[in-house]
Amino acid sequence: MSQKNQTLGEFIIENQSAFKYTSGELSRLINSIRLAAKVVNHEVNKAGLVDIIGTAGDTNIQGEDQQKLDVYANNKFIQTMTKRNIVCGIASEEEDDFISINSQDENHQNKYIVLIDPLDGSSNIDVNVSVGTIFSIYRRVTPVGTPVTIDDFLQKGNQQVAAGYIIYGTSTMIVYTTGDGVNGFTLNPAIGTFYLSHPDMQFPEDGKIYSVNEGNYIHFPQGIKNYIKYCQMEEGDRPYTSRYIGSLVSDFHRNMIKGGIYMYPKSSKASNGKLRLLYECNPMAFLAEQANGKASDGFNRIMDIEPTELHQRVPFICGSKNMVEKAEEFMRNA
Ligand code: P6P
Repeated sequence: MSQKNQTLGEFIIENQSAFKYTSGELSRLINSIRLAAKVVNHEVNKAGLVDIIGTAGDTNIQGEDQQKLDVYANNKFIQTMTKRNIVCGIASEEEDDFISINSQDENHQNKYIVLIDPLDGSSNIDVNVSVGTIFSIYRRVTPVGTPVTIDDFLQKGNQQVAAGYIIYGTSTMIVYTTGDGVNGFTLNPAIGTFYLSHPDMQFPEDGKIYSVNEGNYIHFPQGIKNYIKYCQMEEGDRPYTSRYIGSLVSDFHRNMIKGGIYMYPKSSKASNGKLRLLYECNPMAFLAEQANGKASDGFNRIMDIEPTELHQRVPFICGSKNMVEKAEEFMRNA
């Protein structure tokens, strides 16, 4: 039984035997993510002090300006996981295509692949609002010993073996699951150690916070409009509070602790919404379900969606189970 103030390293070792693919490889992978998180955290925390904010002058496949910290975080996570010869493939929001990792022994013996959003919410960097890293881990489906293919990355979210995020906020935390609940670890920057601060995190079944960019209201589907009006109605425990940071990891983290719902619906401006299925919605959906919450596209379970391309987008509704089910009811009845 994990106890508060256990270090992340102790927690990984203690729970490794519980993990059904006990090989130590996943532990080493989580450890490499922990190391990269500390390095990126150091840069994020001094973003205002050095000429590292502002755009890197390039745009990514999403057509978004790549912030210098986006590029830095992307490089750090890829380097850390590649150098340790732990994974056989990586896909990133900041990379047009997936990366095949040629392991030192050319047999590509590693069996895990990672999909990552290295710095989500990066438009908030210049205004000192918290941002996050999101990661999703699968076992490869193509034969071990061969280069990975796109099939290794286009797996349904229900095949994830682990998922999590790092939130670079008032404190830096790693929150992750390997399919046996969700645990949060807070960094003590003085000694560079993550401590178990939030064991067994759970979404309250109900909440009073809704998170959506209401500036897009007129473009939303009627069901979402009706649900937003429901949240604002004076009835019972409503109106709810509207809280939208513009950083998925931050809104998700607050809603998981306090209870709430996050929505990025499709709209007449974005026919599939904005968030990417493979390295944003699936990992957050895995965490949500492991924390007694729910994640859907308004009609279907996110983790049952059959992926068709690496950077595909889906509508995303995620949070307290009863709130997500109420939103789905409005979508069905619109
Ligand atoms: P908008 C950040 O770019 C992000 O992917 C999420 O972290 C965030 O919730 C959303 O997009 C914000 O998008 O269109 O409301 O600014």
